[in-house]
Amino acid sequence: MALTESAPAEADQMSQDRLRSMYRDMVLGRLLDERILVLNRQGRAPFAISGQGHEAAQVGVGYALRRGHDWLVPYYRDLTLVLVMGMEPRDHLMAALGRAADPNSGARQMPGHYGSRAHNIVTTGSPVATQILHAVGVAQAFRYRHEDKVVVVSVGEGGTSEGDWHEGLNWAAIYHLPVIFLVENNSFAISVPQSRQMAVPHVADRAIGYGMPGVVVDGGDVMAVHEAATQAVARARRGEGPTLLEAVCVRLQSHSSDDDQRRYRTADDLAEMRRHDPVERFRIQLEASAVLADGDADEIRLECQRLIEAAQAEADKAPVPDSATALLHVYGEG
Ligand SMILES: Cc1ncc(C[n+]2csc(CCOP(=O)(O)OP(=O)(O)O)c2C)c(N)n1
Repeated sequence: MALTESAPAEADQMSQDRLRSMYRDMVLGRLLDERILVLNRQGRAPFAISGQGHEAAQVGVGYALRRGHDWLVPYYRDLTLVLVMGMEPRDHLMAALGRAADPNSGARQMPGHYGSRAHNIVTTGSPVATQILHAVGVAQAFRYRHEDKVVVVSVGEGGTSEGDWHEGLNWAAIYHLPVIFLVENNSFAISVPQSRQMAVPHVADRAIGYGMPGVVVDGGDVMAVHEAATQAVARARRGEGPTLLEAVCVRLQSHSSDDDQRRYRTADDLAEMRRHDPVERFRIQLEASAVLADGDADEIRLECQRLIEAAQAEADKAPVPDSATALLHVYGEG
């Protein structure tokens, strides 16, 4: 297991446009997430599951992939990661409001269950960790077809207690499959803390037992995540096999719109966690290195807000599914 941290010089190596674009995607993910929570509180979106605090991990990994070529098997917190893969704010809002035009499932699945054939995103299943096996199957298909694609599958640290996790990692390591197992470790599985989930400090400590590299990275440091993910992707593409990449994140919101984390976390814990907001952290870093000039961050925010307003206006007007189609995809035709 190796612990990686971003070197300040690393930012210089990446073009300023790309850094701004990474920041913009983090802001877009954050604002869209906030909007969906508001729609839920207004009684308009039936359910919301927030990715706030995971944006740096998701953008860092997403920017290491070849969009339209590589594949993603996401989990429900990956709002920002699926944006990086090509989904649009409009797609998220269609899903949140249960519109027929929801590209994930035509409003059949709960919001947060992403899927897009157009963007190589495999549909999310509700039972946690089932996606691990789906991703290993996808990687096995790449192998049969002699394709140089890689697949990222994401999961929370709680999901790694499931049997699917063990089966998937074991198989992928034996056959050197091109998978990146991304653990977005926010230290809680609903109300269950990590200390009740495993007796080791890091999920990545277990990688040695499977025979693959295990890397722990500060999931609030987008450049550190990007560097670690780039290495894991290169290794997978070279045919050298999977990597377990653990991004240590914060969960800024409750587990979902049906939860209240103030009931099981102390006020001090919550206040301390809020000091580690990854979006703010990246803004400060980019302003200090003059990648963002005075006023740039406000402008990016405004641009994202305008996009979200337009997307919501479109989703507001869009029809809900026709009730006559309720059984579509449930039973065989006829
Ligand atoms: C097999 C299964 N067991 C339980 C649940 C209920 N459940 C949904 S999310 C969740 C917590 C998962 O926590 P973690 O994997 O740490 O991810 P996080 O939500 O913290 O990002 C649980 C127990 C489920 N969906 N599937």
